[in-house]
Amino acid sequence: MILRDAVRVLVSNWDGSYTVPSRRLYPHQWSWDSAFIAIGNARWSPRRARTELLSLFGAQWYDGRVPHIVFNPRVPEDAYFPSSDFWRAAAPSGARTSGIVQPPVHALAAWKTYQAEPDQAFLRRIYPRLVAQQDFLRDQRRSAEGLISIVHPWESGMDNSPAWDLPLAAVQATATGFVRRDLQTVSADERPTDRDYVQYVELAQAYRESGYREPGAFHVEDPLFNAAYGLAESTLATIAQELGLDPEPHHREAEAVTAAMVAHLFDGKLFQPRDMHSGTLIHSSSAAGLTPLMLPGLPPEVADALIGTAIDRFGLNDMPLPSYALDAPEFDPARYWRGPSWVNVSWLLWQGLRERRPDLARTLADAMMRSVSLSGFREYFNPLTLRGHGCRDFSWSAALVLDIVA
Ligand code: 9YW
Repeated sequence: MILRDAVRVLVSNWDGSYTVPSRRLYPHQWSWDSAFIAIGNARWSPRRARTELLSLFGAQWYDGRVPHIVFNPRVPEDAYFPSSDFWRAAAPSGARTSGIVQPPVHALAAWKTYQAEPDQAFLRRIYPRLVAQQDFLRDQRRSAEGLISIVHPWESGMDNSPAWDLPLAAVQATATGFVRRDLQTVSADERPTDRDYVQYVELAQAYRESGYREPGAFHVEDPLFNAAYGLAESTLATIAQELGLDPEPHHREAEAVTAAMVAHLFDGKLFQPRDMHSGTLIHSSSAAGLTPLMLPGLPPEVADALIGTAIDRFGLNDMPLPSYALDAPEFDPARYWRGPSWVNVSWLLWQGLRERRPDLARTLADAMMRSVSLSGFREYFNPLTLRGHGCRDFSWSAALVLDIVA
């Protein structure tokens, strides 16, 4: 029953060559959503999963960046803010896009799509595009220590995480003349605040004015983004091997970024973001800091410490994973990325636990299943009550459940 409902959500959100995250709230194509959606679609329609990924990479820029939104020209400009008129950007294909990126979880999605149905032509087409996506991050976002930075909270995928409160404190909040559209669908107390939005607009405008090249007032290294980047390199090694190409450069890069993360972002218990302006760690309690468990080369003692933190502070033993630690003063069980449980971050941690701790992976999967069984495929869930929040019929919630039960 739940599986049939999950497929129904994905079918109703399909737009011909990709899937919208949500019909009303997010009516365009989103980058990391498409990766998660492909992972779920691969379970019942690998062809649809391939189409989803290839359509996203069809909007890749010359510099290799995969924009975080690809706009549907048939959807009215005022259906979503910020619209394509705000970003004023286009891909070589002519598609109108945003100019920022999201965590690069796409190599994993491509590999899982291939595993579901080994189509060599697909793998050969997507591989150079995935490599170019990583090249962009190396060329424009890599620090001397080998870590990748982001220039906007939207790039983390976890927009209003309390981890960004400190770096955002330095961002002015003066942008005016825009109308939020999200509050027409979801109640204001479950979304970012107006002040957050003013700062998001401010930062996006500044990046746009620099031709989408220069980091501005918000410039941080995020553990989830770097874990995704490192996992992408290990996955690219596997893909290269499958295609008869040299996997070694990918292996080396995966090892290098894993070592750099442990050296510079690990505080002994949790991975932390680092502020590039001050050069210091942002001491916070985000579930993003647990996701480096996905990295195959993570030293066992680091993995053990993360698992201990997940049990002690994120309730890993008996509840859905909160996006922010339960004991942190900023924890808010219903407001977006400040505490609610999200299926995608839970799924990433589940990936990291499957081989290391299959018992905990099962517990986490059960908790996710309980949330969707009780509340449906909502965007996020109160981890304490399992009550659903945000939009309904949210694509990645449906897609990743299909993968978990497969
Ligand atoms: C917004 C589409 C996107 C996700 C992000 C999430 C949210 C857009 O929705 O951002 O308007 O708030 O934070 O991770 O990709 O699902």
